Amino acid sequence: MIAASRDTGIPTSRDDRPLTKPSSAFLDALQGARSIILTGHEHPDGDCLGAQVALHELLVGLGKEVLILNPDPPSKAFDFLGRHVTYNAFRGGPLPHCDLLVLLDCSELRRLGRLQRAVEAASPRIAVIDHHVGSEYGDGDVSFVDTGAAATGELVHRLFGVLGQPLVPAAAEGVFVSLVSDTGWFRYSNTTARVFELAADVARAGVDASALFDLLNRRNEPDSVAILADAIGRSRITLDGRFGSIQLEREVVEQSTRIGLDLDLVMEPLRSVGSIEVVAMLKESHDGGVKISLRASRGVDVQKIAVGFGGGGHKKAAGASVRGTLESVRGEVEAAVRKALDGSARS
Ligand SMILES: [Mn+2]
Repeated sequence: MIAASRDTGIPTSRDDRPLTKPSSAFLDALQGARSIILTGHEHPDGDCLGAQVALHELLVGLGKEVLILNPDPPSKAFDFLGRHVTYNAFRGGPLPHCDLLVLLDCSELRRLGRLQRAVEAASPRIAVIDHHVGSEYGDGDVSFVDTGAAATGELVHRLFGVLGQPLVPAAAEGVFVSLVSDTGWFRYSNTTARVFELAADVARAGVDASALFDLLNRRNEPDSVAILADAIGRSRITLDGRFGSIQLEREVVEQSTRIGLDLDLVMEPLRSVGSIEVVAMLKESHDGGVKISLRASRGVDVQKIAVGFGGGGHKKAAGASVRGTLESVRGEVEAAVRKALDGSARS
């Protein structure tokens, strides 16, 4: 059925924006390379890893020699994707030779963590595939960027169409993991009709959504419950009930990493509070810094707040890494959130 054209003022999930296509320079770089290394940001998430599986399958199908080399190994939740590809984690030394290095789900070498120096030393040709705001100004010699894409995996899916390659089951699973990771299982505001069409396409290619949900979300260790309970217990609500924050010391972060627990879960109770417009999770990192994760409901643009801390992301989910103590950083973030809330009408 065709949706009514009359504007009812009711928000819908329609998105009639024309799709950004890869440039011919980008396609030439991809097709002209014989050996290609795929990489992504530090602590790769489901979008990054899923997009890598899909792109790996696409490029192998085109006869390329493909190596996935990330700054860090995948966390346990994503280990099942290793049925399809080998995720190599960089262990030092020079970058292996390649005709092209593809950055997925990030656009700047500074996001490559321990891999950054080796890449700078080898200075290979760089292609970027990303959907973060500002990625078109990143370090790519060629870029395929669409900030309207729900996930990087969506862009890789588009490449299958452009290059006329069949979406093999492994690639479909990769795209699906990308989509559900970056749309929060079709809950976030980037969940458009186009995303559902894409999900239908990968489901037809053989993806088992329910089995993947269990693989991604139902394999935590028994210890995870106590860690989550303790972490959630540190929630604070300030700014007249409009800001929720959680500070997590290094020990908690390391414990979680050890058992493969995704700490983003601790933000959920705060995000479920009706009055809260911004949630910040602050994690003390091993190098003495603090990692900030920001989530917004309604009007506040947390990407702008993250940029103020040298980070970035999306309007409703963004992050940054800064120097300082948990308490000092929390104060700075709260001040930035207060300013943003003052600038946006209470809804
Ligand atoms: Mn992403």
